[in-house]
Amino acid sequence: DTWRYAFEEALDEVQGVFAQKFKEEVEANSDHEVQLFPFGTLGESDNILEQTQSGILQFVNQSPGFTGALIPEAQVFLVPYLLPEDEQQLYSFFRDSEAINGIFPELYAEQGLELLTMYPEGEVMVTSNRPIAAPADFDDVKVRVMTNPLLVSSYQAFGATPTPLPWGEVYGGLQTGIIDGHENPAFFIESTRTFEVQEHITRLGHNNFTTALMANKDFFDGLSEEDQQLIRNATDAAFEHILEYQQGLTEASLEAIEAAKPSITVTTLSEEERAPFRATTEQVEATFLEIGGPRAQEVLDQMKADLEAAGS
Ligand code: 6CS
Repeated sequence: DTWRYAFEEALDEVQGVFAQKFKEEVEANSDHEVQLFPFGTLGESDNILEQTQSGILQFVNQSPGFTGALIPEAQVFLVPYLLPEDEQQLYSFFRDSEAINGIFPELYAEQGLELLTMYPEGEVMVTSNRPIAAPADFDDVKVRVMTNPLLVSSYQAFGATPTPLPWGEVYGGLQTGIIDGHENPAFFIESTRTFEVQEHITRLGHNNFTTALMANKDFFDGLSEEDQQLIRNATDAAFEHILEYQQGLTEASLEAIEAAKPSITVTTLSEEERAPFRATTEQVEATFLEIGGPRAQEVLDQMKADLEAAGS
């Protein structure tokens, strides 16, 4: 039989590389076939999640940046300066987190989804046409964000004018000036060519892009134990593969951007410059507790305990 798997990126982007490894593992170890649907083939991110909830698709990769509208607790991944910059700490958090392995599967299950894993895609950076070194520089700058209320609050706290949009509208929006900037990992800024219509890239160090692989829960529950294990093994293999794949990816992507567009500036803010952005964390956390659903406090506390255990 054929299992249908949709994701939010192209085949050669991080989610696509993950998906290809998953497919390879499933097909090497069983008679199942995995059919991959990259971004755009079945609609936007929200469409593919709905198609998975309804059982048209068996697997979907969707980021909390979008899922947060459905599962408010998932917005915790958009609290700025919560995840560590240090890669080893970050990876050990994603491997062992009790929030990810214990609490979130229950929350996703309530929406008919089996959460298989969450993984990081890379440091998030801001692109703009104006140099950004302080919150005042964000004044009147319309920064496109994923359709996530907490991300809106976070960019408001940064001093910007956040504009939530689905991905498909971003390049055109930047071109026509409907939006002035956006945030994404370097590989994505490079592969989707948004740098072509932007002048500056700023590294605030405020987040790493989190994403998640899920299955339709009825489908997953109906599988034999052997097939469930096959899926878990394929997920683990893809998880390890994608962390390895990301070694050096951010720097290589920035180099490619600078080579393609020498006029672009890439600026890493100093700790001093980051301080006023970092100072918004408390306020955004308070907003998360208000709008992050019934288990927001539990999720935030567990995340912090997990991060401490991961050494950050
Ligand atoms: O900004 C976005 O909407 C997209 N960013 C990434 C890195 N992956 C998929 C998502 O749609």
